[in-house]
Amino acid sequence: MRTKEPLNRREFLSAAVASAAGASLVGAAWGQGRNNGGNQNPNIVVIVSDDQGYADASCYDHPKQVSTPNTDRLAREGVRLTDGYASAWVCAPTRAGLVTGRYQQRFGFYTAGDSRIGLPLSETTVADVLKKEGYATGVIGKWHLGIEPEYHPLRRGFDEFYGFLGHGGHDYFDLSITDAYTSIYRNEKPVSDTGYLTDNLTREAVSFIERHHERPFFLYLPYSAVHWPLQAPEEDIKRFNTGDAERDIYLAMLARMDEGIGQVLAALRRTEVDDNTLIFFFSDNGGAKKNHANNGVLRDYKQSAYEGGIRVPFIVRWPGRLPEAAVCSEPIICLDIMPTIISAVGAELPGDRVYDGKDMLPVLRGEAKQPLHEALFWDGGADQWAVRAGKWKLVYRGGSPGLYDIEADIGETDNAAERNPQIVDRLKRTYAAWKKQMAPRIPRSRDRR
Ligand SMILES: [Ca+2]
Repeated sequence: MRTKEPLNRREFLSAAVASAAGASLVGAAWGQGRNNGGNQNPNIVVIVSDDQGYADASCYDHPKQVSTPNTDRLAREGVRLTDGYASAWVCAPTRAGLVTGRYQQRFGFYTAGDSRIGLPLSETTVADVLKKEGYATGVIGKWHLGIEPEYHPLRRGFDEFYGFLGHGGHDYFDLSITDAYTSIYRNEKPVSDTGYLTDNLTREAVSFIERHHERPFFLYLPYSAVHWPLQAPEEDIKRFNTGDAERDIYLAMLARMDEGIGQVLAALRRTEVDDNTLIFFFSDNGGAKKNHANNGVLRDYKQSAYEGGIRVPFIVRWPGRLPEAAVCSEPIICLDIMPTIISAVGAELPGDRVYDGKDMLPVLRGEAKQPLHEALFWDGGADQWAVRAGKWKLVYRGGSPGLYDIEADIGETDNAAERNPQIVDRLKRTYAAWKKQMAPRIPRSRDRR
């Protein structure tokens, strides 16, 4: 279902109710779908885009120049979230939250720079759990959770790795062996490659599916697209003519990634595991201004606690188990992905720690009676923080706080703080209680690079 116009909340809710009615029908077919190799456990695919704007997927409210038919297909065959959030406004902290199911601040991971140390070894990843459940596990793309050998993906629950370990961006054409940060690795060995990085990640993802479809697999596919640098094949750039030459390159990068998602979907069909595969797609933070991304009605960009930094395209698809063409307006955060996966595969989360993420399946099926989260939090350390509880969002970016009714004022234009001092106080207390549970930032003395 492509929506050219944004739906209001009532329309969102009616769509969700209609989907819930459909869900009860598909629920009856539970366990009757095709299984790979006779195994009941679903395969899991988590596709993460990088710095993609909220209006830069054509299943969202978007300018005509944007076309992402394969991402749209995920939405048409699954549940599209209008209020899907990353847990940070920059790359690495979101990834730390994603793979652990916990607010990354619980283990002191507040900034992109904290990735230079790595995901603390005390943390258990979703891949650790799935590997124990007998899953083939692979990460293909941008790791960004540590460079040193003990932080390597192969030490964090993954059987296979193809991609780069280091910072935010990677040259899309220069894939020669350089240093520990930017070389492309196959498992632990730097490899020289040619071609266009996005295509290569797709190639490796398709290969992973083809090699592992006879057993349950977990494919984590964090594309580096559409992160800086702006680079795309010339023939793709020529397809766009927005009047903004850099925007044209960005759109070409986006199109190439969307084609890659199409190839991943085709590989799932070809290997006959499509019906038994749960797919998540979201962007690791909001669109970047530097890249000429478009966040639509949202205020601000990547690196901001306003919605443009954290609210992202977010889709979940599981044929026969989740409604199709549904739109869900429940606030959900990427921390929910790990607990949802663990629920879907019938495993258990480790019992020795607090999990902030929650199983979102009842919400996606329209069966939830209560909000999934009483409140959601974002915190970049010293510079800015935000809390959303229901329709209210409190944003602190130095100076006085801003209070926004996010349902009536999605663009965060009308600061309602002075008119609602009690709500400001309540949200401040909510944030303070949360912050007390979080760890201080990973010490800089451990920053080896
Ligand atoms: Ca990012």
